[in-house]
Parts: sequence; C-alpha cells; structure tokens
Amino acid sequence: MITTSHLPTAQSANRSPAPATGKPDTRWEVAAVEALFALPFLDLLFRAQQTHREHFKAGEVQRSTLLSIKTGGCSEDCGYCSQSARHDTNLTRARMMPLDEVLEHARAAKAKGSSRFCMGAAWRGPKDKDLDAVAEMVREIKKLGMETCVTLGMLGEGQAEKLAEAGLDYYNHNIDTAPENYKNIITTHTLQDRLDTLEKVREAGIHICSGGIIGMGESQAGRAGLIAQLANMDPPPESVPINKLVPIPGTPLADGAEIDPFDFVRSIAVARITMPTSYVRLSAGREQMSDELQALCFMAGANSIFYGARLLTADNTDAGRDERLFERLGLVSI
Ligand code: SAM
Ligand code: DTB
Ligand code: SF4
Repeated sequence: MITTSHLPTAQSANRSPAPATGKPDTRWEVAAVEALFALPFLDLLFRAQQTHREHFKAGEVQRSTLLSIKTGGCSEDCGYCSQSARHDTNLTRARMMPLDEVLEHARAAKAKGSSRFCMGAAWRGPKDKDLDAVAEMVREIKKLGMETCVTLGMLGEGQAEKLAEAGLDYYNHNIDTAPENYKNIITTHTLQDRLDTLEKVREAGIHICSGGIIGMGESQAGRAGLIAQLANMDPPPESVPINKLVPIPGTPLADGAEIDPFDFVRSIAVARITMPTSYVRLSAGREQMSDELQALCFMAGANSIFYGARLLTADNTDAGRDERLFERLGLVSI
C-alpha cells in the first residue's frame, strides 16, 4: 500500500541520503532531502548534473503536448486550479471534446515533434461512460504512433485496467504538496485518496506520472516533504512533473508571494538526485521563465517539458521560442 508513512522520526532523521541507484532501497527521510536543499547552489547543481549523466544522455529532452478534453466545472476545491467550480476564474467551461477533434490535435502535436500526447479532464474522477470515451481516444492516438498519458482525477475499481487494455502508457496524478500541507490546499479529497489511485494505476501496469507544484507558499521543508513522498514510492514515479504555480486570478492562491527562482531550480535538482532514473519534467510556469532560468533547470536535471502553446487552460511557451532555445543550448528532443 502506498502511504504517507515516510514522515521522519527523530531516530531516523539523520540517516544519510540513498545512493543513486533508482531503487528506493534506502528511504529518503525529509531531513536528508532538506539537507540537499541546504547545499550551496553550485554544489547542488553539480551533484544533480553528475547524477543525471549516470542515467541519461545529457541534452536529450522528451516533449509531451497537453490537451484539455473536458474543461472547467470541477467539483474539487484545489486552491491553485482555474477549473474548480468553486472559484470564480472567468473560465469558459467545455464538455468533452469529440474524438475527431482530439485526433486533429494529436496529429498536429506529432507533426511538431511531440512524442507523447497528454489529455486532461476536470473531473474528481471519470464516470464509466466517460472513461470508455477516453479509452477510445487512447486507442486511436496509439495508432498514430504516439505515447499516451491521461489525467482524469481519482479512479474507481476496474477503471485503471480499462485504460491499460486501451494501451495507455502514463497516468498523471499529482500529490501536489507536502503531506502536512495537503489539507491547506485541497479539502474535497485527501492525499490518501490520491495515493490509492496511484496504487490502482501501478497495479494495472501503467507508468506513473506524479509530481507537484512549487510556489504555493510552502517552506523549503515543505518542498523536501513533497519530494521525499515521491522518491519513497516503490518504485518512484517514472515521470515527475515539477510545476511552478501559475497564479490564476479568482483562485485562493492568486496573490501569493513569488518564489526565488533559484529555489525552483533547487527543487528540480533535488528531484533529480532523489529520483535518478525518473524523467523530471519542467512543467507549468515555463512561459514566465527566462531562457536562462530554463537552462539552469536543464542543468539541474530536468529532461522533459510540455511543448505547445497551451497547457490545460493556461498559456505555455510557444513552440518557436522552444525551438530557438533547443538550438541555442544544443538540446535534442526525444
Ligand atoms: N483533475 C485532474 C487532477 O486533478 O489530477 C487532472 C487535471 S489537474 C489540472 C492536473 C495538475 O495540474 C494538478 O494536479 C496540478 O499539479 C497542475 N496544476 C493545475 N493548476 C495549476 C496551476 N495553476 N499552476 C501549476 N500547476 C497547476
Ligand atoms: C502536470 O503536472 N502539469 C500539467 C499536467 N500535469 C496535466 C498541467 C498544468 C496545468 C497548468 C494550469 C492550467 O493550464 O490550467
Ligand atoms: Fe479538479 Fe483537477 Fe483542478 Fe483539482 S486540479 S479542481 S481535481 S481539475
């Protein structure tokens, strides 16, 4: 069972970090992860880059394109989200997108050089009939020769198996913040609910994409708690999206203080060191970042991005800017 039991005990807090094997045979105590955050910036980056090169080719970056297939009107109260029916965010709601329109987006993403197509729906969880429609989308997109990922909220019994049968490669379900902070951000479901869905996904044989958001007012210890929870999954998620909060007017988190950009880079580096074989995704918030800040994130071990002009409801960096950045840095898309 996936649980929140990694929280440090006084006795275990001083244990030294796990070796970079990719297997969580040593648990990452929160204190050990905090100690990584406390390293001098250049030492942390050097160590992250070393770890990265032990497991991946430097400069190779995987690209996924996102599409919102059902937008807004969500019953949940996630404090950062434009799509919650409980926040007044001026978002235009949309019913589920028809298959042919989804396929048009997927073909365009493939033509632009994306290897994975990720579909998101603003649901607490899918109804069985909605799930059947999404499974059909997965089947058709697989035929285009693309990898698939969906993020549909919490899954009920048998739903992960249906997605696996359709050939789904990844299920995205973030734990978003440190265990002790979860109820300050979301009250309509618990972290344990999220972990239960991740377990269903794992048991169905689908790869896990799970990460969180940096910049929601959390402390460095909070960031360490989030990363320890991810790194202690057995195995850790294959894909770890690190989102920088995109402040959405009308949400409870619209007006928080901006984080120090170097702390965001530190979060990427710590994710890389603690999850050496996972793809670490530089996710939401890139549009607001300079090219230089993104380069630091790649140096810190980020090796995947969302590619294309939109995330789900928020803008993303446009593909032209990304192409120029890849060329200037000698990055190669995979
Ligand atoms: N309803 C599904 C769920 O909650 O898993 C899927 C969609 S939800 C929008 C997917 C993830 O996007 C969230 O878990 C969160 O990590 C990220 N996200 C949502 N709004 C964000 C924002 N304003 N800034 C950064 N990340 C955000
Ligand atoms: C993830 O971790 N980030 C993506 C994807 N998984 C689904 C979503 C980011 C959403 C950013 C805000 C928006 O577009 O509404
Ligand atoms: Fe709904 Fe997902 Fe947004 Fe939460 S993050 S309000 S579950 S769409």
